[in-house]
Amino acid sequence: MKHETTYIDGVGDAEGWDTGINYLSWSQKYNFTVGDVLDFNYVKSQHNAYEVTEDTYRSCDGSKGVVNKYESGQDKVTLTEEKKYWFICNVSGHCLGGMKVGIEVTAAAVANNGGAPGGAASNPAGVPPGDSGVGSGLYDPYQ
Ligand SMILES: [Cu+2]
Repeated sequence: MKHETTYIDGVGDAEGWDTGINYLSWSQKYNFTVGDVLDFNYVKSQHNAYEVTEDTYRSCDGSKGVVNKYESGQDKVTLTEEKKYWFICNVSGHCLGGMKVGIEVTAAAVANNGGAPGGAASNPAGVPPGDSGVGSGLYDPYQ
């Protein structure tokens, strides 16, 4: 019911999508859930962001296994499925140089774990000992 979108400010944070960044350590800082948006920021035409298969992620061979191509330089990619996403830069040599990231997306969090709503849920049938049952049944406060 409650659906929140988390905007990830630039893949790799301040440095954006570029060579020479450890995206593994970046991705491990987050728990990605369905509805999150990855924001690839880079200089258009100097890089790109291809969503690829795991095989292509590992081989860096972007001649096959490309699922989606993002090339605008301001690519917002909504993670719509509960799966592993794999992205590489398909500019020659960049993926092999580490410009690649794997993102594991889990189901959207169920907004229900912080603080059970008081005693109401924990004691649904609970008639508080003593006066409550008696009071509501027999005592008329408006009398
Ligand atoms: Cu690149």
